[in-house]
Amino acid sequence: MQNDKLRIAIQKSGRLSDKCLALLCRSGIQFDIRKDRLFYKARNHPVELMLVRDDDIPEYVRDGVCHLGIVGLNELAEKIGVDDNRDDAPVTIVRRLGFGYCRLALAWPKQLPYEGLESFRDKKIATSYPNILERFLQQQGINAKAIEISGSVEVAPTIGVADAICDLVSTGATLQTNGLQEVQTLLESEAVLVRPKKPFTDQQEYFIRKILARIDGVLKAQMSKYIVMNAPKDSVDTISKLIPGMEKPTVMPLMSDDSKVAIHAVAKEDQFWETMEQLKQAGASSILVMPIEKIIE
Ligand code: PRT
Ligand code: ZN
Repeated sequence: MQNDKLRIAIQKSGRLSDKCLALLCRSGIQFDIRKDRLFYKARNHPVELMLVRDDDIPEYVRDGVCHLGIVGLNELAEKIGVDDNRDDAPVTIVRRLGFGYCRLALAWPKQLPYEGLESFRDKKIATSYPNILERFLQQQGINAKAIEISGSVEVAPTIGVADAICDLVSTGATLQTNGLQEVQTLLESEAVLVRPKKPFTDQQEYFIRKILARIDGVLKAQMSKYIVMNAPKDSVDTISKLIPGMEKPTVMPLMSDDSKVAIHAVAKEDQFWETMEQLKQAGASSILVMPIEKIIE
């Protein structure tokens, strides 16, 4: 790329598109998107968005067609064989983004007996992920045939195209509806932010660091909540210890009640919910839980 503009590839239309756009938007990068073009310039930054099929993003990032890309780990593993940051990988996974969770799994017809991976021996397995599947079968020493299908993989056993399938699973409802049971996970996936391993110009590297800092602020905020509660003065220590994610609470007097204080704190959302009952037992009341837009440290 000749100029110093930063090019980011995301899925044009599909399960990851809206979340990718929302993440960039919350990171303060604004676009006017109508989805009828390939490129969109940001209004307020030297950033250009490239809207493409998710299948193409791994190769675009690997080949340096774009500086950053957001894609499911499943596509990265299938198209360029990368699912972690091993030394010889041509791209670096810079962040796991906490959305687009799913797993690539083998599924077997419910009405047939299943006796472990050996059941797949000499069978036909329909999948959109033949590379990952073949690597897995080879590692396990199972001789089976991967039949590549681009959509509706789950109907393959019913229509007689294959004996079993290897497909993405999220809730499991699709397998259930098609009389299949999930028997083996090959890969746990989520949306990841990736970049080519090779360095760009100083200016581009500067923009990448800047965007990463903003994205980190958004990701951190998503995992945290701003908590406000009233509590007896002598419970402040107990309450602070109850929520491990709670950092440096602010303690303020209550005008109406000398024996109580207001506690304000940022807490990790999952840890907060787990201790809710104990907080109440420690005397906490009027507990408010609020979303945080960004956390900049
Ligand atoms: O047009 P383009 O090629 O860009 O899009 P696509 O149709 O290939 O992909 P899309 O939009 O369906 O998915 C994009 C990415 O979302 C995937 O690559 C995954 O990283 C992620 N993702 C998360 C999923 C799912 N969850 C998911 N459940 N992708 C697909 N599914 C499908 C799955 O294939 C199966 O058909 O949903 C069905 C199973 O869902 P459950 O909930 O019934 O188990
Ligand atoms: Zn796709």
